[in-house]
Amino acid sequence: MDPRRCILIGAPVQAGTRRLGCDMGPSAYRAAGLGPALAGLGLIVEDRGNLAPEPVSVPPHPNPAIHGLPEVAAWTAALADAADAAAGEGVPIFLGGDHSLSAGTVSGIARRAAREGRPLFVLWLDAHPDLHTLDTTTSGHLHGVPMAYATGAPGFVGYLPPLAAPVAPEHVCMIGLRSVDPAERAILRDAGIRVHDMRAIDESGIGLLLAAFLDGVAAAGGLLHVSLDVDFLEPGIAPGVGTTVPGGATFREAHLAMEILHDSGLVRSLDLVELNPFLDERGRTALLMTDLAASLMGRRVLDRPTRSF
Ligand code: 5AB
Ligand code: MN
Ligand code: MN
Ligand code: MN
Repeated sequence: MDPRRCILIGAPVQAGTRRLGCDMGPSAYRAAGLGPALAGLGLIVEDRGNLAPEPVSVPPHPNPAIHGLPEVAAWTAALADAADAAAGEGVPIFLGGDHSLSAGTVSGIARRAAREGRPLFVLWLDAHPDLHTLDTTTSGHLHGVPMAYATGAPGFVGYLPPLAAPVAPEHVCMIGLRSVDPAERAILRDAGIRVHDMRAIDESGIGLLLAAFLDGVAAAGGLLHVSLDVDFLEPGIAPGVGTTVPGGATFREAHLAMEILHDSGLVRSLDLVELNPFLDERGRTALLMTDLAASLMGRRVLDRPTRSF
């Protein structure tokens, strides 16, 4: 696997929410110049176009709220295979698409990590924990379930593809949370997921919190998957998303997180999710997400001594 090779994989997933527009996300990243921005850093960039999954059939679920389950099941299977294969060649960057796509990317990377005999860690940058099960979701929007699925929560068997390797909840770090439903709060309390809400960022600074997590990933010899939801960011700087929550990460907090991730050398794969170009203002959210991806992949203002992880 070549860490200087970026593999762009479009995932125009829309089934995880009734709010239309996320399927335009991959085009918006291309229009914002993601490929050239990464190539300008001296990286090898391969854009594989958009995935188009084969349909699968799924039994109806007893929860009547659920929306788009067969589509999400099909994307999960296709994305897991794509993530597993691409992570063997370079750093896959998934251009979403709504966040249900992470059911596929995280489970696929987890399968690869297990084959390589290394633990998988996940950094979840989001206003929401996305820890609903098919039984607890009241919106029925499956962009709210991917972490429950990927960590092996009950109730997905027979609906989404069987998991080859569930992610250990203690290997998940969620940063930026500020909207958590009661059923999710119960899982967060009991599962052992590391959580830093916005208050923790205010009090300690995102750099310290993230560095502590990365020290643990490095010490365990782990692989790291990063899932970046647009709503992690303050809506004032990132309006192009259906689920805005006030009080998100600032421009500098988000860039600092990306810069520290780059220095760590630990990131094996990345999701850019929940961009809704229909709600954006002159592409500014697509441009900001593109800039953040470039920061993560190596853009720097000054040369600094690399921090040890
Ligand atoms: B996102 C909510 N918890 O289940 C639900 O944007 C929101 O991928 C889910 O983080 C948000 O509908 C999903 C209220
Ligand atoms: Mn999310
Ligand atoms: Mn979110
Ligand atoms: Mn969202």
